[in-house]
Amino acid sequence: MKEKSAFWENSDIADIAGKVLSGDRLNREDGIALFKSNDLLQIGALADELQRQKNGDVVTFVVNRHINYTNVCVSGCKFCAYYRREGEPGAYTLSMDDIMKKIDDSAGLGITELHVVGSHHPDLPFEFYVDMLEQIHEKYPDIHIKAFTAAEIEYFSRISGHGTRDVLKRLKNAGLKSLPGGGAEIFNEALRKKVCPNKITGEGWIRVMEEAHSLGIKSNATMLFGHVEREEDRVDHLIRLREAQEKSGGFQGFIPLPFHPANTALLREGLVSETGPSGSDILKTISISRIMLEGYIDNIRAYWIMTGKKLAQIALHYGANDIDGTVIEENITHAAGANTEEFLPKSEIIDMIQRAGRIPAQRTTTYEIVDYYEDRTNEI
Ligand code: V47
Repeated sequence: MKEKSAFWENSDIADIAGKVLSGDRLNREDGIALFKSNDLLQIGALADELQRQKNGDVVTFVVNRHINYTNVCVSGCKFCAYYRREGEPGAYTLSMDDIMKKIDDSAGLGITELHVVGSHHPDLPFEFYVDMLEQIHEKYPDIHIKAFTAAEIEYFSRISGHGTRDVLKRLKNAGLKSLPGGGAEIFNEALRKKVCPNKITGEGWIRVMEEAHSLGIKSNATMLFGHVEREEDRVDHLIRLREAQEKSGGFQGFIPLPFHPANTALLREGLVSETGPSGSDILKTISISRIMLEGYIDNIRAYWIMTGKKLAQIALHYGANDIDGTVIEENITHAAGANTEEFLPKSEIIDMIQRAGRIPAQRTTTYEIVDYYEDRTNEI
């Protein structure tokens, strides 16, 4: 063990620290012990050590834009405040012109990634999605299209009658480059039956991701936490992801998503409190994600939209090495009460990272570094 690790030597996570630092795998009991421990500082220090062994001071971000093409959804997930039933006030579906106008408007900001996700729309045919990607890709061939969660892919398979593998192939031909990590929620099937009964199963989500990876389509993975799940469910989720990663190797980044309760059925039904997970729970979960995924998934993201900007800065000292990006128009978390901005200019993302004492580096969607911003005098 390195000298630095003396910091947690006398803490209740000393054995776990010794194990992970010497390259051993952590097991379910280790994961649960980390969650049961109250040594947030030691857990954070261990996560920071693992993170810095890989990246030093460098923290990455991407210049991106979100497109949420519709919120009309048949799924009715209880954690979601964003969806509307067809015909309900606030229900919308963007036309192709609307979509292109949004992209045209932000093209000048130097976006390199489009994050395109929607809902489970009752009427749009599969061809709508293929056309959408084709048109975007034709006009902006250099912008990386990261689109459709594994849940959407499985839904397209249901409405089109094509297998998920064929759906993925068609979309790849149309310009799809990678999949975002949404829709994973929490893998525990009994919980999914409670909170998202009409959506893809946890096993289904993993299977679609493995198929995507086998077709050369990389992805992220997420975990929605701080709602009705137990800490054990979080550990099982991380371990299930590790198993999938061992098989297919295509997960590039992991994004723990802190639940926002406002306007959700979970809150209306009294199943969660109004507050969402605490700041220390968010930091702990980010740190434990880093520790448990060590050797499996390299990039752990503090998604500033959901953590808040200040907690995201702290998370950069608790195992996170990526902060997402400019985002431009976030709808899903804001429907559920997020009070962060809906986007930040690149200069502010850089500033946020620098003020946290780290070195910002712009990356592509696939984590190649484009540029470093080493000191504050660099031109942005
Ligand atoms: O799948 C829904 C979550 C996800 C709420 O891969 C909620 O690069 C909190 O996956 N409170 C979508 N979370 C967002 C997502 C994502 C975001 C940024 C980057 C990437 C990426 C992926 O948001 C959903 C769901 O798990 N979500 N409702 C809520 N009330």
